[in-house]
Amino acid sequence: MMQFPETFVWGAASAAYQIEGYDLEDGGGASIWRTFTHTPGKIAYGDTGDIACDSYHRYAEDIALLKELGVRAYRFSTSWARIDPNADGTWNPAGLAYYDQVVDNCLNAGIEPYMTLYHWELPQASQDRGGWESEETAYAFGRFAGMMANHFKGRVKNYFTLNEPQCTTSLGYQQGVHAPGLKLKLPKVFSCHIHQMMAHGLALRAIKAADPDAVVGIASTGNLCYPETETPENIEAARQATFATDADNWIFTHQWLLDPIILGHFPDCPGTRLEPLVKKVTQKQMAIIHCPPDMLGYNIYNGHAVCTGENGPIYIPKYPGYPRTALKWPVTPEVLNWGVRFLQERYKLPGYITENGLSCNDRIYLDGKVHDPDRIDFLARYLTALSRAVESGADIRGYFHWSLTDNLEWHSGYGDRFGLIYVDFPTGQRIPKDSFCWYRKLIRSGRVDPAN
Ligand code: GCO
Repeated sequence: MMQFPETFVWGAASAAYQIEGYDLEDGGGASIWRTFTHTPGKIAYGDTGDIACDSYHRYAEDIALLKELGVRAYRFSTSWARIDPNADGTWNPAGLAYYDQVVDNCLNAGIEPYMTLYHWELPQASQDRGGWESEETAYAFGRFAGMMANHFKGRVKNYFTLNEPQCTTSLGYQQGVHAPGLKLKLPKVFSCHIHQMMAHGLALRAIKAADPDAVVGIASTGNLCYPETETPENIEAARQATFATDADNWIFTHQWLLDPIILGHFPDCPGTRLEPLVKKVTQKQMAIIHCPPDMLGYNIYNGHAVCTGENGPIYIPKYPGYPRTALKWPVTPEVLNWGVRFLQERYKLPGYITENGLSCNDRIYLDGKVHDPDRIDFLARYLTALSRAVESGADIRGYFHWSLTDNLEWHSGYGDRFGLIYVDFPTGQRIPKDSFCWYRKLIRSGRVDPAN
């Protein structure tokens, strides 16, 4: 089995609203996720992020655990509403001070901060002015990003602008299952997408203007395929299926986000409902959108097996009882091999796996420990597949496990546990799971060993 390079960045990831709690403390502003979780019927079990993992107070403990884990990097996000409550550039110093602490604790522990500036918690004040339906939000985010880079210059080098705009657009503004819970029609949904891409472009330029040494990325998610068996024909079918455009299912693709940003044009969509919308994008908007990042973040959980067929790629149906996680997501390790290779071929930028992991029905056993063999097996399979992508020459520089701790899994509430560390939510107590020890050994050796 292949050895990951010594320079490989092993890390873990989290997001502000999912872990911090106390979002209104010390002058913080409400975000759309606060509004959404406080709207009856939106979140499983009526859960909210009011306390979450209480990382707002327990961040030092979390970072000490990161140090024990031995990671080189921590990907966390900052809550825009905590820092800039009205999204108008008026700083809330106490909110900012929290992130100073997080960053400084990481640096003192020898852990490189990878800061995500937007992981879905739009200030409610901005939503009240139209949210992502409004171009103004893109400019407001650009200003926020510039202020952040100016403030953290010399301490934070790596930034991600937006996390998974695909989810914001689809789940938040089209399906209404995520904040702000809207069910807009296609033209408006499309403009939310455009405004987020503009937000990325404006933020990237603002960060670079404030700190030319910054390394800036965006974290993308979407459909990925892998060949059922590795014949040249099936590999080509999987590549084609990955980047196929379907007018009804364009949002959850990487290419509808990354092609405009990196290649400067939209995927082809002749004769579809998307074509007139693409034509309406102005040159000025496109000039802002076309702004290649320094690196790409891929959030990858699963994909589809594909083989070649007479009329194009065929999606292999899943057999009864196929492997699934507790959230019923398919276990498909090869997506971290082939999916990653296809993305790297197309975009040719340094890549990071910014999220990968699974939910398990973890609990404390009679011996007081949390045994999670499912997670270890999943990680061994997925990281073996990733090692094959790296071995093939794909420029993948790091892996951030989702997640460091169990946390608020958005509309699924606290029922789904993704952490390497168990959180007892009534008390906030942290208990490293077996997978935590397994991952620590992997980081030390750089080798995937299921029997660690
Ligand atoms: C995501 C989300 C995470 C989720 C994770 C598991 O970026 O999809 O960023 O916040 O918790 O993906 O669903």
